[in-house]
Amino acid sequence: MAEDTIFSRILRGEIPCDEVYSDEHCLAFRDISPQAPVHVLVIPREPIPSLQDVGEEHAGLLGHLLLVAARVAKQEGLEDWRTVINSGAGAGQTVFHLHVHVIGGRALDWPPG
Ligand code: DGP
Repeated sequence: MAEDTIFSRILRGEIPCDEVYSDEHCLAFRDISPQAPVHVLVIPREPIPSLQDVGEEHAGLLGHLLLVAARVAKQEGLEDWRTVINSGAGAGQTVFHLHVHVIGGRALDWPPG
């Protein structure tokens, strides 16, 4: 079973968040430490730790998370944006509840650090 994380606590309403979108499968809210003028996290309600842990059974949910990411980006007025899923500590993942970063509102360099 997945470990309880700060995002599970946000989903349960134990910790407040600045919500921008919600449905039966996911929640989107502003990152507490924004790296750009728009920085939103889209998380599944199912506590999947990482993209390292998904299987075929998650195909629909993963597609839904990306659709919501695009919806949120447009809702925030972005024309260009970046979606990031850090997968594993070595890739910068710090919260082990799968999340899609939606980042935009400034020029974004490539490659990332
Ligand atoms: P990552 O490094 O990919 O695991 O991103 C985790 C993000 O989660 C990081 O950008 C900061 C954000 N974050 C951590 N704790 C909280 C919190 O309590 N509330 C909100 N809104 N964001 C958080």
